[in-house]
Amino acid sequence: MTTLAPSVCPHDCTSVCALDVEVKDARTIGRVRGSTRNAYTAGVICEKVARYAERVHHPGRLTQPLLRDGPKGSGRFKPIAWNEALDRVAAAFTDAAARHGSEAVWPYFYAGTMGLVQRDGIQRLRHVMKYSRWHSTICVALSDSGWIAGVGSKRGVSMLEAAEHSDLIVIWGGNPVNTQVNVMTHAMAARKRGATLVVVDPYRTGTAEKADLHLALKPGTDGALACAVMHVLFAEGLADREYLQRYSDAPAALEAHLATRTPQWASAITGLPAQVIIDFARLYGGTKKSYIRAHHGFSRSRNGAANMHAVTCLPTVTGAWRHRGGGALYGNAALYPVDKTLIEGLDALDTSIRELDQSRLGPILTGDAGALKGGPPVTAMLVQNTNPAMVCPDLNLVHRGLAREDLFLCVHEQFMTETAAFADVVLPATTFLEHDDFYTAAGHSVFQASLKLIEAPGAARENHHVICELARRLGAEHRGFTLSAREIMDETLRASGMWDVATNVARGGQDMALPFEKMHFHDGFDTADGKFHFRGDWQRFGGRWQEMPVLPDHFDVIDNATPATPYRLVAAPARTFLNSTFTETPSSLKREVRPTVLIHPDECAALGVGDGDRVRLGNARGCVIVHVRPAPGQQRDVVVVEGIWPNKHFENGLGINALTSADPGWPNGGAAFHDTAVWVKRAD
Ligand SMILES: Nc1nc2c(c(=O)[nH]1)N[C@H]1C(S)=C(S)[C@@H](COP(=O)(O)OP(=O)(O)OC[C@H]3O[C@@H](n4cnc5c(=O)[nH]c(N)nc54)[C@H](O)[C@@H]3O)O[C@H]1N2
Ligand SMILES: Nc1nc2c(c(=O)[nH]1)N[C@H]1C(S)=C(S)[C@@H](COP(=O)(O)OP(=O)(O)OC[C@H]3O[C@@H](n4cnc5c(=O)[nH]c(N)nc54)[C@H](O)[C@@H]3O)O[C@H]1N2
Ligand code: SF4
Ligand SMILES: [Mo]
Repeated sequence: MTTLAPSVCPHDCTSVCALDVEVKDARTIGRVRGSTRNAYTAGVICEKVARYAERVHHPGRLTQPLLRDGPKGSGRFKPIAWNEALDRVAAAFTDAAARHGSEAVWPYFYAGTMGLVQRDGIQRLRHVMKYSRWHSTICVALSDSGWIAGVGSKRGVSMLEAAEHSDLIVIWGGNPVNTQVNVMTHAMAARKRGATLVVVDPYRTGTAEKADLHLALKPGTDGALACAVMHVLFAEGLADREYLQRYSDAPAALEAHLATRTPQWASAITGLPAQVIIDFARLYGGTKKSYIRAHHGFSRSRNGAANMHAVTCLPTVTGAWRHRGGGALYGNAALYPVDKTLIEGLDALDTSIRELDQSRLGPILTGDAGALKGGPPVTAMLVQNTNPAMVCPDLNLVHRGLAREDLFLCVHEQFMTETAAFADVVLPATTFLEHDDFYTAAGHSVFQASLKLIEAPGAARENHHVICELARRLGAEHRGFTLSAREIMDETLRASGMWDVATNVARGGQDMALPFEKMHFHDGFDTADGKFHFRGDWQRFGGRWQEMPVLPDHFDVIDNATPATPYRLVAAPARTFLNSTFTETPSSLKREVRPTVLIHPDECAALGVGDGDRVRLGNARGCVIVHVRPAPGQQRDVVVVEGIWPNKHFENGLGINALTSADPGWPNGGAAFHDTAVWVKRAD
């Protein structure tokens, strides 16, 4: 008999939707629906998770441990028992540490599941064993530092409030039609009420198509746009000087600095007509109930943190934060008081151990001394919840590194991903429907726990199991290795002063939202002096903070177009893939069709190519072949490829990240996926 059971979407998406799952029997699910118990999800989820049965019951699910039975990367494996597999991994880690020291082992993970226990337990093993530390840079490093530099912490005004009260919503540097459907639900509700919708994005996305105004700027130039908007706000009396005096650090210095950041100045940088910038500034400054939904997309440039910070300055200049429906949101991580000591083994953290940059996997594995911080080579890795052979920048280096015969690689996965194909040992993993975990949400404020609903296929085991079993074999001692996932959840919640798991599930999640005045920073921002900082707090992030502009500006460190590489590439997310996930489900593959480049029609004419033609995109790092689709609504020197397609879908065997760079963004790292100069040529 089919029952309906509550769950939570674990995928790497700020919506963290509350789900209702049809459970058909102990091993089988049917349809997945958005639940109405969470006001943000409000019954709406994306199409790919609605069809989750296609993924969880996919014939490609891994069901048993595998041992490499051919050359590295050949994808040839033979089944082995769990005990033997874990013994081999532990022996390889012990051997690597004996030869080169514990830093030669580098556990490597990301957010394929956002569950705190299953995702972050690997940190406990790392810290206890003194393996190389983790500098997490592939996603939020640039956007986090940019937001925190001014606001002081990662939280903002609720999108639900915006849906009800805002007069103007600006979706800045994101494409929620593809990447977080519920931003769209709530933005469209506001629009229906009469609010104006503005989208700032280099190309005409599905989101931009819904907007009243689309600002199609050049990638990496949002700082210039924000500065010119602020120039107009000050010049035309649209700044709230009383608010600025009370709530910001340096309003006079900012105003003086912006005197030369005119719309004409920004026009030359952004490629937007000066009048469009002026009109947008008047629209934004003309209402106090303006709301900016700041996304990650526009932060994925070398100067992305500076651009994010510049955008966060706007509601402070107009004083929009004061008003219901006014302000901005990027993420809400700071709302959740979760004590992560037990999960991550923070009591065992040793900061003298070197920290390696996640996004610089290619340089690290190919022996770049700077990337290795002068330490030993990395010779053993455990990978959980990520597929770097597709998603990391500079794939030529990544693949060369993963193919090293002296690198021992264990990949714990749900599918035989392109990373798993390089492994020595592959371990089969559970999905969120097959284990317990709990989740914070960036896009809303409800903390949600979710329990196992069905049995795992074959011998698949949860991440927590693998971490505890390796710890036992390696002699790693920590309380966290002795408890079940559910016990860790309850103990963590007790230590954090939050509801226990049973209560959380029964009540459909715990809302951690603060009262209106606090959500709007009426009692001050989360900085040391309680003020919003126009002089960004770059120092707190370390790295190259001294090279950053002190006040918001166009920070010109991007991979600018040159005569040899005259186009700027945006490698944006696809709608029915989620990073590297769902690239295995038939309905997603059917919808996305094939790797495609969007090129302005005039530029197609200049290149002599038309719809469906093959072109080469390339630069010093690599070259890919893709099919053309003419696309008005972007500048002539911008090209866009949506989706992190598996490498096997490309004629040359490497995907779009063969072109992107592993250079760290400012101030202290962050992958610059949308900051790439390329050439484009007709293929033959
Ligand atoms: N379907 C789907 N959903 C996803 C993902 C996915 O791959 N597919 N990925 C998930 C993950 S890991 C994350 S972090 C979130 C990210 O989700 P969001 O935070 O919402 O950001 P994105 O939608 O990735 O932003 C991409 C958009 O940014 C634009 N952009 C790129 N460079 C610039 C720039 O310099 N300036 C401006 N103004 N815009 C720019 C691109 O053109 C593109 O339209 O989405 C998650 N959800
Ligand atoms: N060109 C380009 N490249 C990008 C981006 C872009 O916009 N453009 N976006 C970047 C961003 S923002 C991100 S976050 C990265 C993300 O890239 P990835 O980290 O690869 O992202 P996911 O697809 O979320 O998850 C990867 C894997 O986690 C596995 N997984 C899920 N749950 C579990 C589990 O419980 N246990 C185990 N062991 N495995 C599990 C899934 O099967 C999947 O293969 O990609 C980055 N790469
Ligand atoms: S929108 Fe995001 S959180 Fe919601 S179901 Fe889809 S992937 Fe999951
Ligand atoms: Mo991400």
